Amino acid sequence: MGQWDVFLSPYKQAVEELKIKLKGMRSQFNIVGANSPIEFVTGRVKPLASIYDKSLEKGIVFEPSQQLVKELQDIAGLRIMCQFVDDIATVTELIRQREDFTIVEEKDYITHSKPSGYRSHHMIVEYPVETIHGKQVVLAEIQIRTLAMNFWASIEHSLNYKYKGAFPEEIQARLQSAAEAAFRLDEEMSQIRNEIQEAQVYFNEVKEAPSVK
Ligand code: 0O2
Repeated sequence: MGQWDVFLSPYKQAVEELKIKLKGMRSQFNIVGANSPIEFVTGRVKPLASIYDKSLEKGIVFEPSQQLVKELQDIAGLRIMCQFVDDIATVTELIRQREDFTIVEEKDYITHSKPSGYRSHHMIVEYPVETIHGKQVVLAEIQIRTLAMNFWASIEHSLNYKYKGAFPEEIQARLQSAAEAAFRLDEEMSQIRNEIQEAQVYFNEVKEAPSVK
């Protein structure tokens, strides 16, 4: 096993465990027939190629080290997608109340969106992983965003990869206007939230009812 595999193994474990825990929150809402503020959860360990790119960008040596751990706080990354902007505050609060990890930093890119147009709430947590050598505390980043914010961010991320951040003017303008459209979509959906949620409860009941033959 290479040194990177050994280094990344507690991060892999943290991502798997946190995915189960965060998905568990969604299931608990569903079980009691309540609308879940969590739509879906994803997780990933930062690919080595991205760790390499970020090390170059930050001017640190590309090797498993304490400096790398300090500078790259999202080697373990979780993403929680919500239907409505207000759900983000609900999920953030639920996460703050948990006792299985400690929040060390929060970044509110929703009140203060990034110049790119990026919106999301970020939480950096210290998560204890139990290993055969004892407890190892690793950092993980939890990003919480709406489906619209996620759509915009994933498109912008792919384009960023293609253009290495130097977008042609037209693409830059389109991304700005798409960010505004995503913002408006979130606002529109919030206005009819009650209507949507009533329909979803009804839809779930119909879906789960035993079929009559
Ligand atoms: P990936 O591929 O998702 O892992 P940083 O320089 O990024 O380490 P920063 O900016 O203080 O330091 O961290 P921040 O703001 O918490 O951002 C980290 C992650 O947030 C990024 O990780 C992205 O996932 C997301 N993000 C932040 N800004 C943007 C943005 O403008 N557009 C998009 N699409 N995503 C953003 P990585 O490592 O960049 O990418």
